[in-house]
Amino acid sequence: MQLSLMTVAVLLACLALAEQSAEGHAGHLGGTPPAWDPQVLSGFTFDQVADIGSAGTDMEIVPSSGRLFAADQSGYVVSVGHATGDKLRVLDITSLTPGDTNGERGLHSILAHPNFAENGWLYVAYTRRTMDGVAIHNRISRFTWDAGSQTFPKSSEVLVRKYPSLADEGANHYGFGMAFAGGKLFVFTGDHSEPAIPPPDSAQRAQSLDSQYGKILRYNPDGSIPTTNPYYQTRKVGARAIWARGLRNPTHADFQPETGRLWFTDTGNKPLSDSVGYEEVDGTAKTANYGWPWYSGPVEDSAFKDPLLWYAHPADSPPDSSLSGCAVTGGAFYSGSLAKSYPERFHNDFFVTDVGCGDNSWIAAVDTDTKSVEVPLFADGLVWTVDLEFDRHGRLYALSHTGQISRILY
Ligand SMILES: [Ca+2]
Ligand SMILES: [Ca+2]
Ligand SMILES: [Ca+2]
Repeated sequence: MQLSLMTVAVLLACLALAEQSAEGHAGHLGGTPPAWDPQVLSGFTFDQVADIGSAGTDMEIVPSSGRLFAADQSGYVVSVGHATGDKLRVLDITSLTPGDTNGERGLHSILAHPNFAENGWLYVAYTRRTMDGVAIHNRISRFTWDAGSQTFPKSSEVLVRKYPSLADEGANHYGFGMAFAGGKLFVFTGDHSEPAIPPPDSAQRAQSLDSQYGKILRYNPDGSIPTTNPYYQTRKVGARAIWARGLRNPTHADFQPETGRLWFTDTGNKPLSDSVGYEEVDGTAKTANYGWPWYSGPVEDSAFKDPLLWYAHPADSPPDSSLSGCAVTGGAFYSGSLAKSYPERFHNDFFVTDVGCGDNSWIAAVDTDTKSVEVPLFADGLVWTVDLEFDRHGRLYALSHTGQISRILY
């Protein structure tokens, strides 16, 4: 439980420091998660599916099979049966993640390769502990499904990308949203800065084209860098993967194949230029600059790319704002080849969630045509929600950092 408290504390601190609480992270968190008080729209029902453990970070639902995987920060992945809630630990790398996991260290995110049905590849972003003479670092590896054992054997690990040493770094703002789009692997990295106001020098790495931090990075599926990347010719080593810059802590992304939209969430805080910071939903664009740490939210300067949607923390929100929150996290399109069990107004929407400002989490439905909030409280009363995924039947699943997986049926 200590791990989950630490991580949510960091998330909240990163996002909610608008309050400048002298109590610190734990004080802001309040020590324990809020009580469940699930509320959904008329005609919908809320259902608890399973509890995977102590510190959920990410889910993946494989389109071809409908198999649901859920990751725990300590370093394991559980396969969960939709109908029964049965759980099977299918990947265990707790011996590779830091034993003294703190902040955002540990297993960050998981992503199935688009051809998972054929190759069984699961991409896993995690912090690898200091071992075999190699200092602690973040990496993306892929593990291969073994049909015989119905697991991803630890021995199947293939390194995709290795990032710089964290030996002298804090444990904040790693980001690590991941998505495949157009046959490429997009990775969304955080600025690795300390959660202080104003952003310290470390946050300014998000603007540097020599740093992989605070960036959108684009790779071939094997982790090599496409020569078509915009900075491939002018940058060195890992920075050649840069596709766009100016991010703070982008933990989740989703791709909409029929439109080519690749949207991601970026948690906000006060930027250098202003006294208010915003939570953002952004659209991926080549060579875009999303502003951090100079700006947060819309800038209305053609040198920067404004978010598609943004909202402030409660203390900074106008009374008529449709959303407020402290840490935008998961986002998922209701589209693609999914069957759609929800009413038509929600088809093609983007669903987004916020961890909550020490209280409950909400889920909002965003209309992707108007880029406006269609239903601000599609669901409310959830707890520390960190990821959203739709299954093949068009039902939304939510993962809580406390480990609960819940879903919303119509
Ligand atoms: Ca996910
Ligand atoms: Ca921005
Ligand atoms: Ca709609």
